[in-house]
Amino acid sequence: MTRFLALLIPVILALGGVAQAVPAAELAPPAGEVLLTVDGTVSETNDGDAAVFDRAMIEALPQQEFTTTTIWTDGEKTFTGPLLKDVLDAAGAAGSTLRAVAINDYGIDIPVDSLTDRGPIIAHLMNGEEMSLRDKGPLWVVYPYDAGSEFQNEVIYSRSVWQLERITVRK
Ligand SMILES: Nc1nc2c(c(=O)[nH]1)N[C@H]1C(S)=C(S)[C@@H](COP(=O)(O)O)O[C@H]1N2
Ligand SMILES: [Mo]
Repeated sequence: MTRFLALLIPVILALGGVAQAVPAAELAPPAGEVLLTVDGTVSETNDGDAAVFDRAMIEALPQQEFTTTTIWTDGEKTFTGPLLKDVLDAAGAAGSTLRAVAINDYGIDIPVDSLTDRGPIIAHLMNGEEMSLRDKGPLWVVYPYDAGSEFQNEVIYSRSVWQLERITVRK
């Protein structure tokens, strides 16, 4: 029996290693409250047909940070969060258009090819602090408005969804 276990343990460890190596690339189930649901044409699902993210999962993605004024806040603010395009990559999104929907049911279409390494980000921190619902949080689609005139127009403002709750990816 002892000898049998001694032989079996390395096999179990090896299999465990393989079993963990594959799901590592996939989206783990959320441990905390879900802040963002990405549904539609997504492949990295962790809740039915959707990819859902709690705060820790959003924090675990590569973070961007920039300081800018906005037309909705006073003075310069520093915003932190993952690029929207990186969130879509994490969800395995394959589509041409996003529908971004807020908790107050505000919704707007965002073309996927408009997303770049400059922005927008899904900000979860403003000046290093979590944003409350009345503070346009917990998640806010933010562009670096002060970085150029291409970020200072009604189209960009209309895509700056605060209280972001859901993104539906469409072909
Ligand atoms: N959650 C949420 N985000 C939103 C909106 C909204 O109604 N709800 N309006 C959008 C539009 S169309 C624009 S132009 C601006 C509106 O900002 P304002 O209401 O301060 O003019 O925010 C955008 N983000
Ligand atoms: Mo608007």
